[in-house]
Amino acid sequence: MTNPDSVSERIQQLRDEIDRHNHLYYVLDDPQIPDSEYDRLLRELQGLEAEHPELITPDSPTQRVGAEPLKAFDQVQHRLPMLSLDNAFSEDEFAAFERRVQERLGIDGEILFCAEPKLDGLAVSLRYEAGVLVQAATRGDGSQGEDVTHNVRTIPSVPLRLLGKGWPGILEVRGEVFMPKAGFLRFNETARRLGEKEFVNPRNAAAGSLRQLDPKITATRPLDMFCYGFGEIEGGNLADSHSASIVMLKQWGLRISPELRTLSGLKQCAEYFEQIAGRRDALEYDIDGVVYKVDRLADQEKLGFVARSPRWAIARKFPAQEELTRVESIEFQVGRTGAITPVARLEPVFVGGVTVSNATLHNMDEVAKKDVRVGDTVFVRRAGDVIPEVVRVLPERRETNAQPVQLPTTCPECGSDVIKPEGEAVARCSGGLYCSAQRKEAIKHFASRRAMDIEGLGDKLVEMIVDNGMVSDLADIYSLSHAQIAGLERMGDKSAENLIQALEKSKHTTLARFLYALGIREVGEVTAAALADHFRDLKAIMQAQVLDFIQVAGIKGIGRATADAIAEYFSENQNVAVDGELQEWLAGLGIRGLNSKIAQRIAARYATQEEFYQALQSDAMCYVNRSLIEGIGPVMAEHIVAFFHQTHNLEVIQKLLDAGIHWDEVATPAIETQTLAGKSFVITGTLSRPRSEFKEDLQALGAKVVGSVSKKTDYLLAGSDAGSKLAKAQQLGITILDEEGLKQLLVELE
Ligand code: 5U1
Repeated sequence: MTNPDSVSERIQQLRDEIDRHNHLYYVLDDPQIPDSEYDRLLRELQGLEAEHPELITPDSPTQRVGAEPLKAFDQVQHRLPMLSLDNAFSEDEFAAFERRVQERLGIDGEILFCAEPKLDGLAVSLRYEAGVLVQAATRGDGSQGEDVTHNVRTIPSVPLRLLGKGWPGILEVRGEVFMPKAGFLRFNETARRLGEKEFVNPRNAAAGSLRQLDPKITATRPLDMFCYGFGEIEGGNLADSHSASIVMLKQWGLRISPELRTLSGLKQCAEYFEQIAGRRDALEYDIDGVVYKVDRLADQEKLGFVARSPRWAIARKFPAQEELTRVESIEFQVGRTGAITPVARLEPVFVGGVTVSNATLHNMDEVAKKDVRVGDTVFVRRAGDVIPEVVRVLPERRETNAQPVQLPTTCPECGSDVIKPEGEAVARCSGGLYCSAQRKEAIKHFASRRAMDIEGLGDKLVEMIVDNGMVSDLADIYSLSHAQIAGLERMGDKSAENLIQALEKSKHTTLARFLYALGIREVGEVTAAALADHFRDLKAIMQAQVLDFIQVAGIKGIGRATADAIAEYFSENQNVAVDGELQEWLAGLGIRGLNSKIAQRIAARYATQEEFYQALQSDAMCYVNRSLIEGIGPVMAEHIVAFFHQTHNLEVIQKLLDAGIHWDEVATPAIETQTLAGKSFVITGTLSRPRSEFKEDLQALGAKVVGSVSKKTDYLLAGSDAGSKLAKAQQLGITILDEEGLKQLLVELE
């Protein structure tokens, strides 16, 4: 392609094509070509631009990351101020806002609002001139912000050129840059691994990422942007309503909130608020309320603004999720497996709609990292239904004599020694079921719905029977008499009778449930089911050794690359005779990865030259450490084996079996009778019931439910707000089902 016209035509074609696929992928969540195809287009464009640098333009998709880091941020004067929002903290305050709007507009009836969640990110203004992104600025003080163009250009969902037609010659768009929760967790995980600074929350992560002088760093951060408003508009018009204008932004390639709705009157606004609040935790990004805007632009103009806030918009905020309070004491709780968890007792504080007086400190490493001490003023966070946690300390408010917290040397419940193995974060009570705290937790777990499902044996009752010395191990619950139970506080004949019946009913269970109920460390429901499926028999599991779970072979330190290098050397130098000691000889051959330590291990394993050559032929040197049962790695295998080696556990199991616990033989999966046998499912998004319930149902029909989408996935069950998994499934052409689709599939397969 030497003709300059055809080169520039091809470059333009490629840019259009790449922009279109970027938009499909990042804005519409609807990728239509595989990554490999996208990469091919990008590489072709990069190649042509490298040959013809004179044809490179700043809006080319190859130019997202600028070359040089900045020295400092320039200031940007906003042509129209970037407004902030007034807040309403209750339905009454929102109603008062609506009344004010009605009065000012002289309207009696309901007002039409455009509503969407309020993202907890960073407000940014984008300026497009002739459809090309020329500037991006932070809000700053509303009049003047910082020029972050170089960083915003790296956000894949922000178009460098607008798509379609009809955009005003000058279009300023306002919106929120944010870091999705999953990206934030991934980022922090990597930072932790590398010993680098972690961010406290996704908002700080987004702000910190945008304030990088080097756009190459920002480009590695998973940022996104939803657009929700306008600044200067010239040389063109928007629609008559806010909602329709925002939809135009979507047509021009900008990302808008998928939750955007128009609502009429207080009732619909309140319902929307409740609906979003209920889904808050399931959304892929942090939000802190709902924004309502009068939808008619002519009405917005009439209402105008006061100070820096428009009279036509309000943010109804969720109750605060982070508050300041004081640590009154730090205590240690003992869990089911003896894990000792430090807990901060707090001066009660209202956070996220509830009063919080305890917050977990997770473990001693966490206490040391956050340096939490008694008397400290701390930020407490409550996110959804998660246990409240101490986020950080305000060191400037620390009392001078505050002492660091020490791990107790003995269990606060039973006085047994506390053990904290080197390198492990968790300290444990060594008392086992002698420790009443562990006994209580073990029984609560055993009785829980997903384990033995003993209806009526709730936490309070378990505490009473343990505190009254009525059970010394799990199995004793099956020996409780009617009189013993009826004699307990707030228990009568009827409830005792019900509990006895529930205990009786629970005796017929499944091997998987029984294994889960035993509370073996690290063995959750899925592992218990995998164990039952693999071994089919309790005795076999009890007698299993680590090598029944894990295949270990070869020589530690010899990975695939070294094994291949050794094999390659000997295939090129066939049957060379060993010269001198095997170890020294091997180490001296100069094979990549084969150092003297590895050579020593090889020599220790193979006594003769012949054995060594045989191992080479069979590729037996390459180290393998493979799970034979899905999800069970070496650590878990050791926990399982150790559990069944403890005499006490064996005695309890025998007592439970003697009490009559039984299950039907684990059948060989009757593939042909199970509707979904052999089918692999991934579940994503918000469904009408918890995902775990769908998972159970699908598994009961023989399906395998896995966590991530791959070529092997047969179906993706997708609820609302499905994100990257949906995108990937679409990309791979996997069948996507909603709940209705799943029902139909089951009818068809029946
Ligand atoms: N979702 C949304 N967030 N937010 C923030 N809309 C919205 N509108 C805002 C702000 C500051 O201001 C409008 C006045 C454009």
